[in-house]
Amino acid sequence: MNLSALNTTALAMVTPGKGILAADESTGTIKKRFDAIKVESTEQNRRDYREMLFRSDGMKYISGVILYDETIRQNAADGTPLVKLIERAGCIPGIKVDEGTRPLPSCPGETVTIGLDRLADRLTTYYALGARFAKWRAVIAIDKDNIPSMTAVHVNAHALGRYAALCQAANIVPIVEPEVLMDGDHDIERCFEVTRRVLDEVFHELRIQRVALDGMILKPNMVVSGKSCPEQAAVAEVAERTVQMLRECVPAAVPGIAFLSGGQSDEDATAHLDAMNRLGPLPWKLTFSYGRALQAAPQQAWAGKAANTPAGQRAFSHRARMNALASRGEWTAALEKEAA
Ligand code: 5MM
Repeated sequence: MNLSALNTTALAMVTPGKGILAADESTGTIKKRFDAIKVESTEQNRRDYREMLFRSDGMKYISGVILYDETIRQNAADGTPLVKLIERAGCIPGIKVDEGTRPLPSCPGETVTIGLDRLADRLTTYYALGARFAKWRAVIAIDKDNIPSMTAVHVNAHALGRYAALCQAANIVPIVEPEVLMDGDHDIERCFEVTRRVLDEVFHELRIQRVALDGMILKPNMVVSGKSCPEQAAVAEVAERTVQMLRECVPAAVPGIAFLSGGQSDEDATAHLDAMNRLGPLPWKLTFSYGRALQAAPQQAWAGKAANTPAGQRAFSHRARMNALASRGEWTAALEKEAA
């Protein structure tokens, strides 16, 4: 294991003014996204869409791209591997290595993320294909009182620890993603309490499994009100509670924290990140690793038509730039109005 190379890669992933593009939708998830814009989810359409993003000007605001197994092996229309397009844009290729979630026995409504079997071999293959970081997402359901169970928190944290240790042994930086969902009518306090419990357990497992904290990136949810909670916390409260929770749980040795957007609106995801970065100095870099909050706009603008490629690229570049500004605490709502 080359600890210094892992640390160098992790620091590059959270370079101020840049963030991570989560383009690792599994085939089922990208189909849902394409259904929404009435585009058939064929291998070629998936390739064309992602090629559009990787060739866009907005890549200058991106440090790394999380790919799906299909994408890391695909070539652009002119035969260039998509991985090469990403590298030429100055970005680091990464790979999603979890294999999705399965119901957790005896824990109704909760899941465990799978994919540890043969993971060491898969990581060797992905390294050869160009991946220098990986991602594993644990999904934690939440309600007002009983969920998550101790079981769900424990098994998911344990799996994140196993995954992270295997990644580092393969010289791949693990993105550790424990996502407490936004779905539900719980308030922001409940989200704070549950997310803190989850992160405590995750870091406990990372230590037990001897993961080098300076060679990883954390990808958490922000502390927000549940989507259907009647009282929605304002931007300043989300920023303060999230930073407080991170200060309590995340050791300063971790180089950076790259948030997921989790179903927030595009502008909320940007405003929250910006407000947190204005609360500095902080022990770690705070940036984005957004899927939906970077891609919803370009998907709408593209709508599966080659003629819309420039519009799709402009929409993506605009969101990437807004979030890059937020990663420095330099975003303003007025900038949003600039033509996408
Ligand atoms: C891009 O979506 C990722 C993959 O999801 P599936 O495995 O369900 O297909 C997802 O893990 C994503 O990387 C994170 O949730 C961040 O994306 P959002 O949309 O929450 O910013």
